[in-house]
Parts: sequence; structure tokens; C-alpha cells
Amino acid sequence: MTKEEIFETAQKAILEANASVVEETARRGLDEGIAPMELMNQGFIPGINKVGDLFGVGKLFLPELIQSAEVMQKATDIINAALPADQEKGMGKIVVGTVEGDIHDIGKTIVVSLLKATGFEVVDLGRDVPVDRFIEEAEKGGAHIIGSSALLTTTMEGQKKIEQELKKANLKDKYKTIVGGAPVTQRWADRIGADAFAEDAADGIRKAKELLGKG
Ligand code: B12
Repeated sequence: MTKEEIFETAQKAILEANASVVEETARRGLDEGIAPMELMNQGFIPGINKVGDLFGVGKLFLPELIQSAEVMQKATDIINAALPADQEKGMGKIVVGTVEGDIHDIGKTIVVSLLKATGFEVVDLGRDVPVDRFIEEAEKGGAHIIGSSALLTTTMEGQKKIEQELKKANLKDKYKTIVGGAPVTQRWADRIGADAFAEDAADGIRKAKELLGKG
């Protein structure tokens, strides 16, 4: 199979929620020497995005969305396991989570894995995380950056609240903040006063390094 065929098969397998083909394609892609993040970005992510688009226009329904999300999780696990082993934790410490009311965590988990593989110490708060917890955990562990993920237009408000709470507690200068998630934009980051926006996981690593003057 060519690279393009592997990407196409990956995309289709997510769309069809075909767990065995997803696993087989993930392993085959890696065996053939495709870089883990390339396989993710060109194969599996376009697949789940397509599912989201079809769901958005009512051509696909919640049970199918859930099934595709489950097989996407499988792909993510295989890809994450293939990332380089965690590096020395010299890059800095980051607290990351999906904001309150939001259970989307596939993207957040990819970001966490890549951060670890790049040498960041990561506190993964999981999903549906209350605003206060982001700040408490940052304070507890001496983090440098607070990263938040939001996939729903309604839960993006949680990212705004993080900024507001940091200001209220006079902690805005102590931590850098980075926001991500499909509906999130640079414009949103500017509007709420976040220090950085990341388009995808690789951009997140780049921006996190920049925020700490290590770019
Ligand atoms: C998979 C999925 C689900 C799964 C989630 C499973 C899981 N464990 O995550 C399930 C089935 C549970 C689900 C549920 C729902 N979903 Co949903 N879901 C999706 C879907 C198809 C894909 C999301 C995804 O995983 N993308 C792949 C990852 C890799 O991309 P990503 O998350 O954007 O992350 C990347 C970047 O954004 C960035 N990034 C992300 N976070 C962060 C954080 C930091 C710090 C950094 C640096 C970078 C970064 O890096 C990541 C890697 O490259 C999207 C469609 C879409 N296009 O987003 C809809 C979508 C987000 N869902 C939607 C909806 C409506 C729902 C439900 C309300 C459906 C319902 N009726 O119940 C529920 C909400 C539940 C809740 N309270 O959260 C809508 C949202 C619409 C809106 N305007 O808000 C979407 C857009 C679908 C649509 N077109 O209508 N969903």
C-alpha cells in the first residue's frame, strides 16, 4: 500500500467505525515507517473530522458518532504508544485538561502524549475539569503553563473563566496559558487574553516552547 492508500484506509475505517481495520492500518502505517503524528494528522484525524461533519449535518447520528469515537480512541492509543519515549523533564511543567461540561478528550490526550515525548512534565487533569482545579493543580505543582481544551462552543466559556479567575487571584503573571480545541481560534485566544492558541498538537508544542522562551 502507498502512503496515500494507508491514509485513505485509515480515514474510511474511522468513518465506518471498523475497529479491526483501524488497528491493522495503524500498525501497518507505523511498520511502513510513517511518522506517528503524520499518520494521525493525515489519516485518522481527517476520518473523525468527516464523522463530525456528517453528524453536524444530520447524516450520521449519535450512536455512530460514539462508535467512531471509540475506534478513534484505539487509533490514538496505538499512535501514542509509538511516539518517542518520554524525554528528560527539562522543558517545563504544564497542567492540561478539557474544560468543565466537555467530555471530548481525544485531542487533549494526543497533545499530552506529544508534550511528554518532547520533555515537558505534564499533569493531565482529564476531562470535564472545573476551572478552579486547573488553577489549584498549577499552584500545587509549580506549573509554568495552564493548557485547556474545549470542543463545544458552549464550553469555550470555561477557557475564558480560567483567564478571569487567574486575574482575580492575581496569578495571571505567574502562569502562561494556552488554549486549543476544534472551535477555538487565535481570535478567541486574543479576546479572552490567553497567551497562546494551538491549531494542533505539534503547534501546541511549538507554542509551549515559545511561551517558556525555549522556542
Ligand atoms: C469524537 C467526538 C465526540 C465523542 C468524544 C469522545 C472523546 N473521548 O473525546 C463523543 C461521542 C463522546 C461526543 C459527544 C458529543 N459531541 Co462531539 N464530536 C466529536 C468529533 C467528531 C471529533 C472530536 C475529535 O476527537 N477530534 C479529533 C481531535 C484530534 O481533534 P481536536 O479535538 O480538535 O484536537 C486537536 C486540536 O484542536 C488541538 N487541541 C485540542 N485541545 C487542545 C488543548 C491544548 C492545550 C492544545 C495545545 C491543543 C489542543 O490539538 C489536537 C490534536 O491535533 C467532533 C467534530 C469535530 N470536528 O471536532 C464532534 C463535535 C465536537 N461534537 C459535537 C457535539 C454536539 C457533541 C454532543 C453534544 C452530542 C450529543 N448530542 O450528545 C456530545 C457532547 C458531550 C459533552 N458534554 O462533551 C459538535 C459540537 C458543536 C458545537 N457547536 O459545539 C461537534 C463539532 C460535531 C458537529 N459537527 O456537530 N463527541
